[in-house]
Order: sequence, then structure tokens, then C-alpha cells
Amino acid sequence: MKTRTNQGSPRTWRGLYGIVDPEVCARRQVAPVELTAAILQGGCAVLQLRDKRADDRDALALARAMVALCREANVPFVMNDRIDLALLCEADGVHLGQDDLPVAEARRIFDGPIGLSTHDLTQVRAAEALGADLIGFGPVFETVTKTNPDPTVGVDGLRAAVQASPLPVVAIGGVDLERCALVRSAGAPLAAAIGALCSDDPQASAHAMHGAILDGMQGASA
Ligand code: TZP
Ligand code: MG
Repeated sequence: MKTRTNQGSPRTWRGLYGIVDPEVCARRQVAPVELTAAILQGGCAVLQLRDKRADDRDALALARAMVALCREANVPFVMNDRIDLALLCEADGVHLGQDDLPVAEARRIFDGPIGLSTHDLTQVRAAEALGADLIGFGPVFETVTKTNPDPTVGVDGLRAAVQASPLPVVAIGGVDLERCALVRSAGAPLAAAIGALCSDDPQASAHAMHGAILDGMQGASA
């Protein structure tokens, strides 16, 4: 079996955590592969595929196409939810929700970075002991992308999560260009976006958001 690329520790990842969601793409009439290419051209620290559709074959084909583009751009590729698809497409990382396979079980078969979604401080504090390498935290702001989202945590909640965990925190939920400065002020090294990248000009949106998160951040590299 081939291996993942070495994309370094998630502790060094800074800036935009771009997420491609085929359902959102369909609503905005953007092709997921084209969106991926545009985000990579604009700039990002990480790229994730979040594919909630039922067709696993489509999801695997899209994941493989995204992996190829991410390799060319030397950007880590993360598969959401699905450890089996992550292994098959040779993803660099996998991201799990609270109801997906436990991190410890995923670790038995996946040796790359494992992210875990968290929605309150109890989950944030538990994540390191569970074996996660980074955490998503949110929704920070209101989001229309996620079905049945948890309550919003706000910028103060995000700051509390950053202070409560030794792990890198990915701010997620309703993050757009205007809110990047708030995310940065809370100390999160990474901000995830789905809807804000499905704009008329995804390359420009990614470029602006990546720059806005990195702007003035300690240890930042574009
Ligand atoms: N988890 C918490 S909020 C969210 C997920 C997957 C959706 C984020 O999407 P958007 O469009 O950036 O608000
Ligand atoms: Mg999940």
C-alpha cells in the first residue's frame, strides 16, 4: 500500500482550512474539483473533503481527484468522517465527528493526523486524552451549511477553547472574510470555511481569507 505524504505536524498548520462540500457546491453550481483547484491557487493551509452523499464510489473518485491536486500544491488533504475512504485515497489526515469512529479505533489503522469535532468545553478538554491531533470547534457563528448545528459558541467561546486545549483549534461555522480577524484575535491558528469559499471568485476568496487569518499571526508562513 502506498503511503501518505509527509505534511508535517498539524501544530505547524496556519491559516485557511478550506472545506469542499459537494452538496453546497451543487447548490452554488460549482464543480467540486474546480473549487478545489481555485482554493489551492488562492492559498490555504489544509483542504478537506466533506461528502455527506450516499454514493461512496462518487466520494472516493472525488477524494482521489482532490488528493492529486493537493499533492501538486503540497497542501495536506483531509478526509472527513470516513477512515475507509481516507485510507483508500491516501489522505494525509482524517477528521472525525463525535458520532464517528472513536479516535482510538481510527488510530489503530491510520497513522496520520486525526482531527476531532468539538462543540463545548467538555469535549475540548477530552480531545487530547482521546488521542486527537487537532480539534474543530464550533459553530463559532451561525451557519446555514450544517444540518442541525450545535448552539453557536461565539468568539469568547472560541477563545476559551483555545485556552483550554493544548491542541491546535480549527474555528468552524459561519467564518467569512470579515470574521477572520475575530478568529485570529481569539488565538485559533486555523479557520475553516465552506460556504464563504463557494463565492463568485473562490480563488480570490481563499486568498483573502488565508491572508486575513495569517495576518500578523506569530509563526505564520503563507
Ligand atoms: N461544523 C460546525 S459548523 C459547520 C460544520 C461542518 C459548517 C461550516 O460551514 P460554513 O459554510 O463555513 O458555515
Ligand atoms: Mg463527521
